[in-house]
Amino acid sequence: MTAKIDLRSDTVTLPTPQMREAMANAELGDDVMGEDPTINRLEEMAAARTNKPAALFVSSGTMGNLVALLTHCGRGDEVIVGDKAHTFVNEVGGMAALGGIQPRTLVNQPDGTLALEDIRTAIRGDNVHWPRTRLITLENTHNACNGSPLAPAYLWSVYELAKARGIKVHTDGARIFNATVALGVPISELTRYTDTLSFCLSKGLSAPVGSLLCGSQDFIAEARRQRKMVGGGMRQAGVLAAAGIVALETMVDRLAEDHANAKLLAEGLADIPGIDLDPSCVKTNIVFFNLLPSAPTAAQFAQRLAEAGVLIGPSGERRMRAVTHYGIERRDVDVVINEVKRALKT
Ligand code: TLP
Repeated sequence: MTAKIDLRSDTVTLPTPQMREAMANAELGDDVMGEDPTINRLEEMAAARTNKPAALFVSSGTMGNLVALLTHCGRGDEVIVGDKAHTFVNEVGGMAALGGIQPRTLVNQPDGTLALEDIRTAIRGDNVHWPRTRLITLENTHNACNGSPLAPAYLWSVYELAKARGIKVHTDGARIFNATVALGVPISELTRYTDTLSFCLSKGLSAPVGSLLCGSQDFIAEARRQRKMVGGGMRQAGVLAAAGIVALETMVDRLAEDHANAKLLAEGLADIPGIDLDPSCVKTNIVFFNLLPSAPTAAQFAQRLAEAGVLIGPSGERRMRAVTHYGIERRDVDVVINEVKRALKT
């Protein structure tokens, strides 16, 4: 059978041998009692990296965002969020279902930002009829907007606006390290203008499980209660945190390779008749492209590629998403481009 080249997501990454060894040897305790030394170490590392006073280990990016929203907002509060944000589109409506929180969606611009004027207009005043605007959430990098990184100057302008109106800012930084690598700025520049931030260990950083929620001491103390409420107290989860420590120590700088491969892939695909793609939009490890009416539909195209051992996810009737990651080499990109040519010829 042909070996698979799996570009459906960077979530498919497998732990490195060093991670597996660290997991086997991890020192463990009961984390709900605060006694897992490996989790405590990972949380301290995450807080130091993001330049926040405290951090909390959670099972997933979805849980990190949910716990953040439950901690920031009460029932009936409103959150300003992009209409393409993962938190709004892909988290099962958790904020509404579990928190009674109302999303106020604003149009995501193609670069993943929310227009400042839209935010300004959406922030509600004090009126007995209205929900209270409690929070603005941003996503960095922005998955559905070509994996675009949000730059410090933009983050500052949103933060300044939020502070002037007494509103908090949360960043879904599932791929924040892709943003730091792409922008060439330290992560502290991207975490400075947000009150809280979640980031994932289990995407490009290749750990098997886990995310971190970072913020003030008081915020994280309350978030710890909310995590317990949603069943996220994890006992001897230091086996997982051990891989996360290796991820932070060894897997950040190599993300540049994923970005270079994504760029090559985008340039190769853009030249193929039947594909609509502007490679200049690709700034990190996510490549979206459209199939023109002359080409098969996304589902047919994905099926043809899968038969040739290449997995790329449909993300619309005629839209596809390919994500580069650890385990995908430059030579794989060449194979994918050739297979795409073949799939569009037949
Ligand atoms: N994204 C996944 C899918 O859910 C779409 C992917 O394959 O990209 N924030 C962002 C920006 C994300 O992209 C994701 C996962 C999450 C949060 C949720 O992370 P998990 O899957 O750990 O709950």
